[in-house]
Amino acid sequence: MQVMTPQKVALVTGITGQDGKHLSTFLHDKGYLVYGFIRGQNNPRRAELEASHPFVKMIEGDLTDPTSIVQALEVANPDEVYNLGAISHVGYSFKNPSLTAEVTGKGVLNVLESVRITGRAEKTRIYQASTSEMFGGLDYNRPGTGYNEDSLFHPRSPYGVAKLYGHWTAKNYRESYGMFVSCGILFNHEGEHRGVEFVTRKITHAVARIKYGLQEYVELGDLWPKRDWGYAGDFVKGMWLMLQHTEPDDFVLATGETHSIEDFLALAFAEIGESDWRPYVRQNPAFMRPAEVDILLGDPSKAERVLGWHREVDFPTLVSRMVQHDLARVGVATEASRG
Ligand code: NAP
Ligand code: F7E
Repeated sequence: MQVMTPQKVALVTGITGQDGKHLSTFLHDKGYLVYGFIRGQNNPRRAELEASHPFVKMIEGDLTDPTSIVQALEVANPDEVYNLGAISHVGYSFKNPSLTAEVTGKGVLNVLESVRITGRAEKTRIYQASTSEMFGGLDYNRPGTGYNEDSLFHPRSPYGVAKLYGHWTAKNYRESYGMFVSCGILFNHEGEHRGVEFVTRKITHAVARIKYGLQEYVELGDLWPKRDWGYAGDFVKGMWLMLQHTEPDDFVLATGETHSIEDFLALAFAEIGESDWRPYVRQNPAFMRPAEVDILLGDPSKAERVLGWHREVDFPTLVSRMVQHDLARVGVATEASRG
């Protein structure tokens, strides 16, 4: 007689964000029933998500409202919670530090405490979206190897500080209540679902518009910072692997390479046949931050060794994929508007 394994259930906060889209597709393909925690009674991104991800069951709520999280847990009764919801833009966090603390920091406590008080501490595994922004780039003293799980934290923005609160709260619930809470310390990851407010997508969106004659240049802030940029599709697999592991733990996910924004610009403009990006870029102090993270480089060797995780998409492929996606999208829109 064939034994049927019950369908696993996941609740994903931040469902309308980049990682929410990649992760929900990944989990659906694995046979999960996916619930998405969506903000607002009329979130403008809801219709888009319902069209692209019709398998996601939406539950309305807000990370600042613990009652709504409790209700979502009672509706979904999840085996796994992926807490991806956050104010995630570093520049914006300087403008709205208090809100960032409420959502990105205290929102984590609200999720953990809701799981605990609804009696799910033993049943429900939790993924917390921690970040390389907790390292801050200042204590960078590991050339060639990069930050790992034991590196010092020194956040350089209200976002980084709020994430560090969430990170330590998650570890505290693991230690205090024996809850299965794993923190992924993820370095920058990008792709076709990346918001246009982040530098990589801002560039690839502009490259496509420049190619079609819709704009002449792109305004950016500092161009020298370096980031360890990977592909979001690779990284959401790592999130899932963390919750399949025998023990909860912290894991760095990164590519182990770092590149400047100038490197990104060079590859992106080369994709449309432009060997020099400089004529198309203007610097605007409005996009500079009160404190900058100069360089981020991660060491993913623990995740590779313990989880068997490996990134597949390299930096040139990432840039090419994003530019080609935006060329196709802008091209279709331009053709349609020209009738
Ligand atoms: P994202 O695209 O900015 O998505 C953020 C999500 O959070 C959106 O769905 C947003 O929903 C939701 N959200 C914002 N405020 C909320 C609130 N009060 N209640 C409920 N949901 C709320 O971010 P991402 O790139 O997918 O990143 C996912 C997570 O990983 C974030 O926690 C981010 O900080 C972290 N992270 C990202 C990276 C990266 O490189 N992408 C690296 C390390 C860590 P709305 O549609 O309502 O705005
Ligand atoms: O900036 C510089 C900017 O906003 C990258 C988030 O997902 O990854 C992301 O944070 C760099 C910075 O990402 C512009 O100053 C220059 O040095 O794309 P970003 P981020 O700040 O690294 C981490 C790991 C997260 O956890 C975050 O949630 O690019 N830069 N000119 C610019 N950045 C933006 N956004 N816009 C510009 O015009």
